[in-house]
Amino acid sequence: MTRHKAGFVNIIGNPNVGKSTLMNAFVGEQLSIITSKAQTTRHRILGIVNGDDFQVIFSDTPGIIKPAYELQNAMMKFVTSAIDDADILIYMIEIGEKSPKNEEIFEHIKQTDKPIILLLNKIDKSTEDQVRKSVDSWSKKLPHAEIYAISALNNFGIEEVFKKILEKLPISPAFYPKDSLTDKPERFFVNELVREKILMHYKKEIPYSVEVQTEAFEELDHIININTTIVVERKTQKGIIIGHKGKALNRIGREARKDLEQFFGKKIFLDLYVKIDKNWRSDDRKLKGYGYQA
Ligand code: GDP
Ligand code: K
Ligand code: MG
Repeated sequence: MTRHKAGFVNIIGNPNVGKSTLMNAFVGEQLSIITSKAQTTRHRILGIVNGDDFQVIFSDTPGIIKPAYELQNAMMKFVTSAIDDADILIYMIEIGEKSPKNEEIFEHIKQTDKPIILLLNKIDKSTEDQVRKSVDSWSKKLPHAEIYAISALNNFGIEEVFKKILEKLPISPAFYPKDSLTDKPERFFVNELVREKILMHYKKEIPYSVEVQTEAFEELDHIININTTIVVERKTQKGIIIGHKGKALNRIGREARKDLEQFFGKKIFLDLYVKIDKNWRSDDRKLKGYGYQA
């Protein structure tokens, strides 16, 4: 009989390298929202893969940056906590990327004695020469890491990485019930899907000034009734979010509802409301209230 294995596999790296795409690929669900914009992921999100004799708990994290305001400070705390409590660390880079965006955090990674799997992602849009150069230079930067070149988007090389993870996973009982997929409540995924639409449809600072909070999630036999508030920092932003005759907000609602129906497998009634909370992203106390605490 094989002994049960379980542990935390935390995925970190610069913005937009494909961390969320990778976690979704492992889990087989769209747990983490994905856009081409940096700072799409703001929280630490768990994605759990269960087998008869294993439980792999992946953590998706915000991209590593140099924080410019309190919200980003809180996001970087999620990253450092993910380095500290990992059983296995996945450091992901995009092939061609030359240097870490935050030296201090990279030093922290170099000093850890945890097993590190270095994933060079987006092999689908790289030449063999670029892959070789990337392997060369990153194996010098992180000498004790095991390196794989993959394409998270195309599921290429993922299986081999998963085998390596199982090999390195500690012997342990499961940490979560064996039928769980994540640690986050349903409301969290509503917030994230609405925020994804905002990231897709608004320009410049708007997506970065927005927080989304779901106040009510009421599941009935045939429908889920949801009340969600979009929080902005200033009055002008509220006007932009709502748009002329409410058109822009209606579009967010329509598209989010469609995705939510897919995600929850039920008909959704989504009521969206826009509220101003002055400078919420620079206020430590407000940030805690919105769940930004490592
Ligand atoms: P994160 O910021 O590190 O979480 O990156 P995301 O998972 O949000 O992905 C950022 C962008 O890179 C998205 O547009 C993804 O579709 C794209 N992407 C992710 N993995 C790959 C890959 O293997 N190949 C290519 N070509 N694009 C990818
Ligand atoms: K992204
Ligand atoms: Mg992400």
